[in-house]
Amino acid sequence: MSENNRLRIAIQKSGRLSKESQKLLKSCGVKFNVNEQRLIVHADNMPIDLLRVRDDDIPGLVMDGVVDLGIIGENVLEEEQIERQTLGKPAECVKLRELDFGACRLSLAVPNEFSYENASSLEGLRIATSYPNLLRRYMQEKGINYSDCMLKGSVEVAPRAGLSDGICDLVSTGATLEANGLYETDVIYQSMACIIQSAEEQEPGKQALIDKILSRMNGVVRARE
Ligand code: PRT
Ligand code: ZN
Repeated sequence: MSENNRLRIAIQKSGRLSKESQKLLKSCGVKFNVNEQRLIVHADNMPIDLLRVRDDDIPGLVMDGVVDLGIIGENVLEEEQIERQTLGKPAECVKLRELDFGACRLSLAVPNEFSYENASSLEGLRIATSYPNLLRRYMQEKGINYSDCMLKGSVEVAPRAGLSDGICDLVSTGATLEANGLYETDVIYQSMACIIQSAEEQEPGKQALIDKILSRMNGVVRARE
């Protein structure tokens, strides 16, 4: 395989998925050392380059065929897919498998003093979120009118700051909601990390390497169950 034909895998640079993504690839036999300053890491023993980027950039890099594989939360993948479909941009990719880390759910939550009976209690509320597309899909399915307030961070403080009536954010233990006087009402999306492949046809040598990595990954994940 020539130098410019190395398999490119995008992983999160730093954050909740980065250590687990690196550990998984190492368990699949890919040898590398991460230099925190560098965007690209060349594997020592296989024609593989790791691209260390913001998680939000990973689905687009795969869908545009800039990288071959990506490890990403299904929440970010699905949000980007809806966004791109809306804009008429390429939104195709293949989910090779769900992984065994990154578990969380995207949920609606409201202040403790808010009285919630069912989803229609949310009618007319302003909801702060970093996931406007997943939120819109859920609210449209339920036939609920709402307005949104787009925040990339600190979503959980929006109601207390008077920016919104409720939030739609990722939850794992629920501690953040509790600490901010909020409670969960509707789970709108369950998520795990997953590995995705570009929809473009791969040159046979590269596809064989992808198949090898995936088969090892299946073994590693099964053994950890
Ligand atoms: O810098 P970059 O853009 O790459 O990272 P990021 O800050 O956007 O993402 P990061 O590292 O926080 O999360 C990456 C992915 O991890 C998410 O897209 C999810 O797929 C997954 N994940 C799993 C989570 C959580 N669990 C999680 N608990 N992502 C975020 N949270 C946050 C949540 O937003 C809230 O602030 O943790 C808080 C809630 O946690 P609990 O335990 O208090 O409920
Ligand atoms: Zn991000």
